[in-house]
Amino acid sequence: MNSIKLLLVSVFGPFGVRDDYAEGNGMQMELLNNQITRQQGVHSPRQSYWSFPLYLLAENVSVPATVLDFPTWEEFTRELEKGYTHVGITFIVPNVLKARRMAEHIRSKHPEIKIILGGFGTMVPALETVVPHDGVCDGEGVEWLRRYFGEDPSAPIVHPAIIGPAYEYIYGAKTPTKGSILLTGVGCNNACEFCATSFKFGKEYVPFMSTGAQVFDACLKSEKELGSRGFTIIDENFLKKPQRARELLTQLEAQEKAYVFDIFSSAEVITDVGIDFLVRLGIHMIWIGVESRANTHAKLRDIDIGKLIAQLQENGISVITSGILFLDHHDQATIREDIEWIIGLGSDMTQFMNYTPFPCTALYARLAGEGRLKDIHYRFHHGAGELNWNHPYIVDPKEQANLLKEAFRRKYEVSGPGILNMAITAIRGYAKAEANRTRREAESLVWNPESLRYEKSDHAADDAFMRQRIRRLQKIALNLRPILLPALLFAPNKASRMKAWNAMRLYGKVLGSAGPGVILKGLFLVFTGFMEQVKLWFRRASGYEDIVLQPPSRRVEYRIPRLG
Ligand code: B12
Ligand code: SF4
Repeated sequence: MNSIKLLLVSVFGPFGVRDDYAEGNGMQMELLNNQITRQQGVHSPRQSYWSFPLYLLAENVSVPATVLDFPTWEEFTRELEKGYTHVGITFIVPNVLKARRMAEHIRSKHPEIKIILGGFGTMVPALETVVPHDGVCDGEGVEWLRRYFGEDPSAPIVHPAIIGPAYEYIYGAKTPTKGSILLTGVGCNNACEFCATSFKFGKEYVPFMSTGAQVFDACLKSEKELGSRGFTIIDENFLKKPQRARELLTQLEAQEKAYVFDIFSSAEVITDVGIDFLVRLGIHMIWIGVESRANTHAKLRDIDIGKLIAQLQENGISVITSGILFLDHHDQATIREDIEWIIGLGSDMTQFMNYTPFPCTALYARLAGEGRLKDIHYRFHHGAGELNWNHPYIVDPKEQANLLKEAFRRKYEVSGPGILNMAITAIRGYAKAEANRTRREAESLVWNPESLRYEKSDHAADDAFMRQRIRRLQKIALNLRPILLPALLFAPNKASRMKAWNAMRLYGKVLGSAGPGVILKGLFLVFTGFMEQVKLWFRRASGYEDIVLQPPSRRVEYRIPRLG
């Protein structure tokens, strides 16, 4: 096995540009602008995420490996000239034609190279007839790849230090990307009918880190290597293992590290652990699937979701809700009622997504059984355009695409820019945390890690960890303060302008008047935001919805022997 040389690669760019291989709208390589703050124009933060599984896989096999992330076609084909024995391609269903072009090129120009496929794209039925390959990993990849190369599949998993976004712009201004990614596990055992991530991993949760100490060590590694103190945890339901989260808090307190975390969570788990715990742990943003008012999924039963969201925000935790459009019961009226209901929950931001049956989910099987799957190519299965199944009431593909766009527009008009909402949540959370801490100290309430509550104690002491955490909350609010000026000046309507104005007053009340630094930064963002706005006007005048940005490509070598 000594001569093995592995290339791990994502599909080639450009992304979000309609061509022979993939779609444009809905396929941009950006989370916010593509799926969350769509339609928010200059207010939409722009950031693109690296292809995380590649780094995790490369770090956890012993063979020499190279990661090539977001290559252009030319970069990919040039890289193949460097003498690889194996190429592993990660792809998702709507990128299947890109994977096919890459695999066919390898077969014709480098027939000696073995092709391995992995990622959500492997759900494509009869994959062998679509993308030529020699090996396919249908589920968890670290164990699979280790077995493939004859290594110990149960060796401990080494977590890579992965910087989060490949780039980040706010109001057109480039900002440093310091946040890191934590991959704590894949899959989920809730098995909601439509959920690709649950079915892909056999309706099971597969942890990469079982203890809080492991999560903490991964944070520490990222802080040392990348300077990160904020982490996005890619895990469908991080809190579903409450013991791991409790241990993480114990570590943070013991090591005096006030890291902050963005997580995905189902509502029932949030109510189980309680908001005081989340604030103490440093949860900065939570993504909650609310799906629809007529929700039948177990995860939302008996929970007043609007109240829960408001409580989280009051305590400085920004909330992204995700809603599903085109459920079976939706007609032209009820779909709009649902959109209004989701917007009415008042989250900072919302992701709207079409109900999309991906092969291997229970939804796909049901609709196939009912003869309702449409024969449209997988490249269109991205959840942001025409439905890939026959909806009982809303059948016009144009109307389907427009309803989704309209939902984002409504969210923007009603709630204002997401970034403004985050700034408001941040300052409210800071003020409340500080007031709560002062009150608790006066009332001799101390944190009980067993009950996850603050309780009366005879030996009340200064809560040094919470003081440190509150300084961090203050810093987050301070960092966001300069966006208030462009949020005010570019506001889409009167309600948004008032919201931005009131936010400025709140910041003034809590932190004092804005100093020259904040004003200068705000003016700079107004300038860069205006330049961005002009570009957007031109772009829209040419018939496009938005400016599409491309992530840079990146090449990282692992264990490649060096000469000399
Ligand atoms: C981060 C992310 C993104 C990033 C992109 C990152 C990138 N560089 O591609 C952003 C936000 C830009 C994005 C965009 C989109 N995404 Co996305 N995204 C995710 C997310 C949240 C996490 C993926 C991840 O890194 N997971 C962690 C890693 C460790 O897990 P993993 O990818 O499954 O990898 C494991 C195995 O699959 C396997 N494996 C993976 N690759 C390989 C390769 C080899 C060789 C081997 C052996 C094994 C292997 O090993 C890994 C370890 O076990 C997932 C949802 C989720 N929770 O997984 C959706 C998800 C992958 N996205 C999805 C979709 C549909 C999209 C979009 C079309 C928008 C949309 N409608 O959601 C766009 C498309 C953009 C484009 N042009 O490609 C779907 C894919 C569905 C499908 N069946 O194909 C998912 C599953 C969300 C969902 N539930 O619907 N996305
Ligand atoms: S709770 Fe979320 S991640 Fe789990 S199965 Fe349901 S939709 Fe998927």
